[in-house]
Amino acid sequence: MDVHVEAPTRVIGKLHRTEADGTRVYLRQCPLCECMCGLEVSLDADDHVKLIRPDREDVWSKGFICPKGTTLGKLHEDPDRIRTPMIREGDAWREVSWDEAFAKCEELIHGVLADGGIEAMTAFIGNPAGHSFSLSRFGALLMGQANFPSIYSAGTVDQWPKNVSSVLMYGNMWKIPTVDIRRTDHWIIMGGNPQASGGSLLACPDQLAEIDAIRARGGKVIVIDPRRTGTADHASEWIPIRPGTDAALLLAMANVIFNEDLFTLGAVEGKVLGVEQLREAVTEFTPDRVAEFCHVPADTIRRLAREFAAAERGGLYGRIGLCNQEFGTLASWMVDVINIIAGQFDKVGGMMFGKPAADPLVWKMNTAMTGEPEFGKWRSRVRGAPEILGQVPASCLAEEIATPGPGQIKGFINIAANPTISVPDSQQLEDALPLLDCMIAIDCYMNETTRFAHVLLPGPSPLESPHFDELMWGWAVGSAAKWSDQLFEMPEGTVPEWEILARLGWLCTGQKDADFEFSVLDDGWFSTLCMLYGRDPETTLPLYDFGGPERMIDLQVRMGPWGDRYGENPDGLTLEKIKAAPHGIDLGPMVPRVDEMIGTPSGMIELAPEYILSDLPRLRSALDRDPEGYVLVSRRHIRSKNTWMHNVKVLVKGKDRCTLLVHPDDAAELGLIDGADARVSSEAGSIEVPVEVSDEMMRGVVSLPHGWGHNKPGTRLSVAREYAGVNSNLLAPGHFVDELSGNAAVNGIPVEVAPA
Ligand SMILES: Nc1nc2c(c(=O)[nH]1)N[C@H]1C(S)=C(S)[C@@H](COP(=O)(O)OP(=O)(O)OC[C@H]3O[C@@H](n4cnc5c(=O)[nH]c(N)nc54)[C@H](O)[C@@H]3O)O[C@H]1N2
Ligand SMILES: Nc1nc2c(c(=O)[nH]1)N[C@H]1C(S)=C(S)[C@@H](COP(=O)(O)OP(=O)(O)OC[C@H]3O[C@@H](n4cnc5c(=O)[nH]c(N)nc54)[C@H](O)[C@@H]3O)O[C@H]1N2
Ligand code: SF4
Ligand SMILES: [Mo]
Repeated sequence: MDVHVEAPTRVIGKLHRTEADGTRVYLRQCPLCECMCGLEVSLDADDHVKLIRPDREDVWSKGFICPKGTTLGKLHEDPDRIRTPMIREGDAWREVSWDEAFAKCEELIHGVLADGGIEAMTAFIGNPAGHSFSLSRFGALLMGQANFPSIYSAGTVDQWPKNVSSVLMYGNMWKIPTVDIRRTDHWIIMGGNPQASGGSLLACPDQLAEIDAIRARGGKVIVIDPRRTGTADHASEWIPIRPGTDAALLLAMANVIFNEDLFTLGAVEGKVLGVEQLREAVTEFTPDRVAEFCHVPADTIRRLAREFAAAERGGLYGRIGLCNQEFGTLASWMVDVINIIAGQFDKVGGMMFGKPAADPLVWKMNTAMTGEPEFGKWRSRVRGAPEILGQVPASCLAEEIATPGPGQIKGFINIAANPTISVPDSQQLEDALPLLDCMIAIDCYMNETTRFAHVLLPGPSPLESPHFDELMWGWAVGSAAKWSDQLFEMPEGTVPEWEILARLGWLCTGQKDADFEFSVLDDGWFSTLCMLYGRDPETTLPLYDFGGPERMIDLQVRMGPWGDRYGENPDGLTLEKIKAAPHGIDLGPMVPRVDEMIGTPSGMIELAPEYILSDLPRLRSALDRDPEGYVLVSRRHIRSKNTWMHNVKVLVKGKDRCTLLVHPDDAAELGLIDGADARVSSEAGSIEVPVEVSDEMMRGVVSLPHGWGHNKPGTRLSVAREYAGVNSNLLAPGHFVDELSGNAAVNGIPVEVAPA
């Protein structure tokens, strides 16, 4: 394979300043995580990225940055990054023109449609869609046009339980409240490690500094996690918990709140239904009943509840450790319930909804309008897994490809995802992908998944795309509006990513590439959005001489809470005004806004949805389980991003980070030696991985990072291959899910551990 390295492409971003030595500085936002950091990108005379530093004047991140953000230039200039469309024939890849690539896509997609119809096609959309306006808005256009009977996403390996609890409690799967940590005095963190992740479903840069500030103002921060994480090291207290048992602990806290008369709805008095059903449901979950199951003393549970209810401003937060587990929906639901019944909801320093400048599209569809979701409207063909919020577990994809019969998947579009690493039963998917007749991938790398594609279409590097966050502001601790120009032009003739998505969607309807006209679809989709935002498309369309994502962002900003409403509110925000503010526009801290957010048919917060209560018997029967044996949990590291930043040398070099963390006493019992390999086995598979003995683990629990395993043939990842690590999802059984949401339980997997 000839590796083709481009000269740096032309700079098209807006120059911010020129330094004395001629260095030109441009401002950008980092798209990698919810911290949404403002960056200063310095270019040398040859347009190479010389340095990336934090933008100290950024209204949101105020000079915060992490190691990943400093490497966007390395990523952009990575010779392994895919810059040209490629077609695979056997093991050989060929660089082709965009027209040839789309001609091939047409041939492959139409071939599948001719044999099996649209039932034989599907798509997977990965994590970057959450951070990319173009991917999310035009990914939706692709899905809408194609009308695939089922699709897959990283969502069911991530936050699906929270989506289920939110849709039932508040009437919208994406209305996810978060903790106002900048003004709280008592913060409980469960199953999240912002020290590594930057925070998730809780957007706030530099959360360690916030923890220090809470403590400095006399407040308390408690981390409940099987691992004493870098976050726990900053906290006032660390409480180890047995993985998968958080729901029981939270139900017991609720039990204490009711029994000790600590119950109050506070600001949401008169806005909540289901208190009595909840009171009834928690009666059997006393602290004494759950203590052994959770490995948390009953007195500690009582104290947690009392202190939380007594706090002037308290917030309880749960993240991926609570979602990616066996009782994910129960745990995710109870997080909100505890805030509500302890009087900590919808108030400053408590739990609140965010207020994005661009009114999120996903907030437009409330169940008050659409009706309550019917879970299980259809079932997956092979496993019979019920659809939940339109998706079945991501691990179903492998068997849907591999199992013959009507409806077998033959065509697959993989969008910004690496599911052969990120999804349970990874080996099954790796074995299935070569069976496809048509696989099209849109990605920046030829990685463990995209190597199986027949056509690989390059996505942009972070410096080649304009950037505007939408979804993340829905759970941010404040409001702000920031825009980033595209810094570098893409190689000549490149089809922008939004157009790639629209064009593939078009082909999936059976139409010809020759007849594709982007502006027609773009105008159509924009008109639909206009109607959702209460604008007449007839009068709105003529206002624009541009289309694509920017027009949509402008609409959402102008019709958002600070928007100019197309002139009705002349001092209001427009995208143009945001663009004119290089460091962003600060729109203030969180505000209570429950009245405008609730979208349930009853118009009230539903505290005790039937569907969720129906899972309590499953938890009850687990309480008496034999707690012997080891379980595996996942972790993240600040220098990684899921599966895909491992080709950046400065991020991966140094100490091996793909290690099995084991408590010293467990290591002694198992005969494991620090630095030597262990064999870890589960019902799904078996791997060998170096041991790192550490008292940061609780006994009985071992931890592996996710996102590794880069030693595969046929990838173009020369650095990642050197630091391959092992894929922890080889140990994750696909059927081990949170039953209410279908979300993967990649935490709490029973494993056997022995010296290799
Ligand atoms: N065991 C275990 N498994 C897990 C988790 C865990 O904690 N433990 N976490 C889960 C979670 S939370 C998530 S979100 C998933 C993530 O699962 P995935 O979304 O499958 O994984 P990523 O590594 O985020 O994949 C992103 C892909 O998009 C590409 N990419 C990056 N930017 C762009 C872009 O702008 N355009 C295009 N076209 N491509 C781009 C990258 O090269 C990469 O291939 O993993 C899940 N899997
Ligand atoms: N640097 C970096 N940042 C990232 C990512 C990344 O890969 N790298 N990924 C991004 C993505 S896609 C996401 S979704 C977010 C996730 O953000 P976080 O939720 O903060 O994810 P983690 O850092 O994996 O922290 C999860 C914690 O849950 C604990 N845990 C595991 N099982 C249980 C359990 O049963 N109960 C409790 N109480 N705790 C448990 C683990 O020990 C771990 O400390 O991070 C995002 N940010
Ligand atoms: S990856 Fe690092 S630099 Fe980028 S937004 Fe997150 S914390 Fe900021
Ligand atoms: Mo995620």
